[in-house]
Amino acid sequence: MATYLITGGCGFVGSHLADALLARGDAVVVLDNLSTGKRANLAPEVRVIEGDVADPDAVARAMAGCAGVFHLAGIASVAYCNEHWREGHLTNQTGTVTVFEAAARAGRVPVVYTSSAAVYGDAGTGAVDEARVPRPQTPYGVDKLGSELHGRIAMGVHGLPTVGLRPFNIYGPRQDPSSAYSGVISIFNSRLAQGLPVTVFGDGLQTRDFVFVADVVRFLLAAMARAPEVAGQVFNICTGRTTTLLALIDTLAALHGRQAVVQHAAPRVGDIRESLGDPARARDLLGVTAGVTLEDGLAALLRGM
Ligand code: UD2
Repeated sequence: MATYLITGGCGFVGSHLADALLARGDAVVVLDNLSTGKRANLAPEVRVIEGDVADPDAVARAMAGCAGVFHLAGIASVAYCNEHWREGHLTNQTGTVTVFEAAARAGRVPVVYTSSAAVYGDAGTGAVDEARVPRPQTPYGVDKLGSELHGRIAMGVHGLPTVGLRPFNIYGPRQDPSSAYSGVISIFNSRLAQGLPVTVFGDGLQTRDFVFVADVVRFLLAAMARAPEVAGQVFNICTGRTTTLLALIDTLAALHGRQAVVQHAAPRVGDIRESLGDPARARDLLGVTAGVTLEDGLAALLRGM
């Protein structure tokens, strides 16, 4: 049994990871500023420290005695970070460097952290692999790429093993639908459940590689298990399958047994047109793939599992 720190552990992905760690017999400490996460997402045995990931004292305190750190805290919305440039930078990049520095000082505790597929920017048609030159087109993507660059030099300068993960679009139970900045599946699912119209920004033909949260947890655990061998590297978290927003709406509406009412609004600034990941590198080096199909994942979402 080991103890792991999850930053942002009260949130959507972090709380699923906490469940998986507890289920295999590990202990979990969470650092979360509760800006979007909720204590109620976690089992009672998880120790929660309320604090900010850009606060070095809070991070050092939370890390004491931990065998590894999953750094998931961040502002997940690209659109919010467009509108709150400095706030996004402080959390998404300074916060990551704060975690890296604390981990180095705490005895080179391995860190698995979430970067993002947003580092690629608009990569055009076809699946992007990790060798693609990153061209982020929003502050969010730039801060994630900056975090990766720090992660890559961490071993050489500080002897700190880090592994970066680039999730594509994550969905699943506990993704909060309540804000305009929430993940699109959580918003559409909640609106369809209430019989309300959905708003599509742009023509709805933009594509996304939607990956179910239980698969994401498998990638996180695999990255931690192999951190010594793959230190300094980055991996896509994706399915290798792509879906348009309009097709997504059709699938979701069928699961709800309803006809969707679709309204269109102007596209978002910096919105990526096509997003599809190549899962080969994670499969080959981490031994993990995302096996849950969109239909199965959406059905599980509706069941609340
Ligand atoms: C997602 C992640 C982001 C990053 C990125 C990687 C979320 C919230 N954001 O950004 O953290 O990892 O992927 O590329 O998971 N849309 C609508 N109507 C709505 C809401 C959204 O049409 O009510 C569109 C939106 O304009 C975009 C797509 O749906 O084309 C997905 O939007 P999103 O906010 O779920 O995620 P994205 O791809 O901007």
